[in-house]
Parts: sequence; structure tokens; C-alpha cells
Amino acid sequence: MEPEWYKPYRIKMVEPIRLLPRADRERRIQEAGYNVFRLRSQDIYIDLLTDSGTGAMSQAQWAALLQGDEAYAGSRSFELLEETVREITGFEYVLPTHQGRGAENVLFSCLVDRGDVVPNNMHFDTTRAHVIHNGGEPVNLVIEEAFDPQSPHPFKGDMDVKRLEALFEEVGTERIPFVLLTITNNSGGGQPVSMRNLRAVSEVAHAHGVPLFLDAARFAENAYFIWEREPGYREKTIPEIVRETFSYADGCTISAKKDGLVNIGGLIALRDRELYERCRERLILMEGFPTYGGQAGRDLAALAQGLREVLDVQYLHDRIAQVRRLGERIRERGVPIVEPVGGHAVYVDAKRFLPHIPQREFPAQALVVELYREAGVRAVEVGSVMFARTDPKTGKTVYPKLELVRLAIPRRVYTDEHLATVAEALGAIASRREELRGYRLVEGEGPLRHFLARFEPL
Ligand code: PM9
Repeated sequence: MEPEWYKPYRIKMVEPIRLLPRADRERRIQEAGYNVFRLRSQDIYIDLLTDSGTGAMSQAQWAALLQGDEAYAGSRSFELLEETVREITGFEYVLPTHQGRGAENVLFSCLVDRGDVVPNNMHFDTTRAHVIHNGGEPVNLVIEEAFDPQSPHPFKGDMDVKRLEALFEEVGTERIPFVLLTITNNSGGGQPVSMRNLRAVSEVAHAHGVPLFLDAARFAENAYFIWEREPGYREKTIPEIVRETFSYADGCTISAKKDGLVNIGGLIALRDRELYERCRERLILMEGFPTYGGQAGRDLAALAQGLREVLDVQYLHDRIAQVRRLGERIRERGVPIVEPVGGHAVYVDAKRFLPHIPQREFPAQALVVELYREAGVRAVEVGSVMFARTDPKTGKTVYPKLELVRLAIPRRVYTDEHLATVAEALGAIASRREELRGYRLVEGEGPLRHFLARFEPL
């Protein structure tokens, strides 16, 4: 393995960015209702809102774009993608979608009925919303360590298998259409799921005759952690680990905007022909003809290439090490983060950082706003704005256990110097953290309110 500082690429094209003066940043964030989703990209200096669709493509991907086959039906680019996905995942049936939530919409609307319960280690906001939209109840069964930001557990994305068994006992197999596992666990800090857990969850699901699907947006990053941390996997290649990962599942939905290394796109891949045929019908209605599914032919071609590049262990080593270095820099400045650092992002523990702001006043949101004010850096809240909900029985607000600020790192985009600025900005905020105040939600409701909400400072 190459040393920690090794970079397996150099930069061939650059995009100008600028840092607005502080007074302008103050005005822009106020005009945006203190919601960074409402900011314009050109008003942001370093954009860590998401690692989704924000990566840089390689020269081979740009070359693949030019060879895209735009035929409505039977596109050569689709055949290339299909062959690649089959080889990587071992799933026979492949359907492209416009992005991850397109895949969720098609698969979940085929399988989830009113009153169903869908267990996951932790639902991401779109899977949670799609389960609810189809009348189901999303349930999170991640292990307890996931809720302790200081626990050094190597696989904090694992599902609690005992609780899964108990859920089957409690609600019965009839009402559980499938089990999901999100790799890596985005909502819980980008934490990986171990192969051991994948195997155990698969056994429980299958013992009840229920399929296991993977929400596999970051499947390659998850495989890297297995290679790095799980006994018995050091001698295996990343493609072998990925193939084994998928072998325990019956299919997956993938947002290709992450480990597909493309700016848009998604996938459904399945083992079962009958389910594939049902999904294909819906795909035509919701996404497009099965050989393009909402993507241009050139996008399919670039994705096929991206899926191969992401399996390069040197690429993954550089990727994970860069995120980890940012985490270390932030920690050195006295800012509490979720440990160990996850695959695609550093998560700041806003509960511990701002203990004087109660969850009802959105401490993580307060830090997101302050980071933009301080240095033009855009992060995202993964806390009470995103996940607090009203208990239908009591009418009371239930707050999430974790109150995090996610600094998601786009792939192959920022240098360590850019990221050092982010750590310094957080350090500067840390030195005056008691001055920060909470926010009041003045607009926005429902499970996806965080995208369009407006706030007022308290
Ligand atoms: N994840 C993210 O920033 C983008 C949307 S929210 C700003 O992390 C998982 C685990 C995801 C995910 C998106 C989706 C949906 C499904 N599962 O965004 O529809 O992290 O392609 O994928 C985002 P799409």
C-alpha cells in the first residue's frame, strides 16, 4: 500500500471559486432563511453540503461520455452498464434510474403496502420518506454504539440482529416486505457495516422468507472499511469484497452520485426475475424505458466507467485518508466529532459542541449557519431539522439521539489545503462557541422539510 500522502491523480481542469466578504455572507444567509439549501452555489467558498453528484469525473469518464449511445431502446451504453453491474454485484437484472430516490420509488412502490414495517440499520431521509409515502413505517435497528459518538466500534453501521429478530416476532413476516441495510450508514455518521453483520442480517431475513436489499450508495467505501478492519479480509481485493457483500442480498438500490463517481444517476439491481419484471413495468411509467431509465446514454457510459474506477484500492485509500485527515484536524482544534471518522464525511457532534442550545432550538443548524458566516463553508444539518418528528399517539415532538453537522467531502474535488481552511474555521468558532444562539423554524413541514425550511435566529 502507498503512503498516506499518496495521490493517485493530478488536476487537469479547474473551476474558479470565490470567498464573499463577511458582510455579504451575513446578508445571503439571512435572505436564505438561514437554510443553506437555499444559498446559491456561487456564494459558497467550500461546498461540503454533500458528496452526492459533486465529484470530479476522470478523463476516461469524459471520454466515455463522447461515446454514449443515445438510442431510446437497446442502447449500447446500457449494455455496457448492465455488464459492469452484473460483474460487480452478481445481480442478473439491472435497471437504470435518474438517481437513488428514483430507484427507491420504483422498488418500494412495488413492495411496500399500507401498514407494512421496513427495518433498516438507519434509514436515509429519502428511503424513510418513500416508506412513509407508500403507507409503511420505517424502523431503525442500528446497534446502540451508533448513538455514542465517542465509541470506537469499527462497524457502527451494523444492525442489531437481536432487535431484528424481535421485530419479526412482534409484527410477523407478513407485514415486513423486506429488510434494508444502508452501506455505509449515512444518517449515523458514514459508518460501515461489517461482512459478519451482512451475513447475520441476511440469515435472519431469509429464515423468515423475506428478502434483504442494500441501500448501496457507498458500497465501495464500505468494502474498503471491511478490507481495513475486519479479520480475514486483508488478503482479498476490493472487487472480491464487494461481490461478497452483494452475495448476501437479493438486490439493491444505488444512488450512483456517490460511489458511481458520476454527477447524476441511479440503479436497481435484482436477483429475482419476477420482481424485476414488476419493477420494469413501473420504471417505464416513472423513469423511462428500461435501457435508459431517466439517464442520457452518455450518463450510462460514464457510470459504467465510474463503477470500475471506484473499485481501485489506491483511489479508496486516498479518499478515506483525506476524510480522516480532516477529522483529525478538526479534533485537534477541540471540536467533538463522531469517531471513528466515516467514509464520505466528518460529522461534528453539535450536542457536545453547543450544550447550551437545546435540541428544540436546533444546535446543529446553528453551527451550519455559523460555519457559512465564518468562512463561506457549506455543511449540512443531520439532526433535529432533518429527523425530529411528531409522535402520532402523544402529539409530542420526538428528537433524534444524534445532533450532527455533516461535512461531506466531494470525490476528487478539494485539496487538503481547502479542507484545512474548514478545520480552522471550526477552530475559530470553538473559541467563541458560548455566543452561538439557537433558531426557530418558521416555515417547512413533513419528512423532507430540511430542504426548503426557513428559520429565524433566537
Ligand atoms: N444522499 C446525501 O447528501 C443526497 C441527498 S440529501 C442532500 O447524502 C443514501 C444512503 C443516500 C442518498 C442520498 C440516497 C438518495 C439514498 N441512500 O440523492 O436520490 O445517502 O441520488 O439518493 C445524499 P439520491
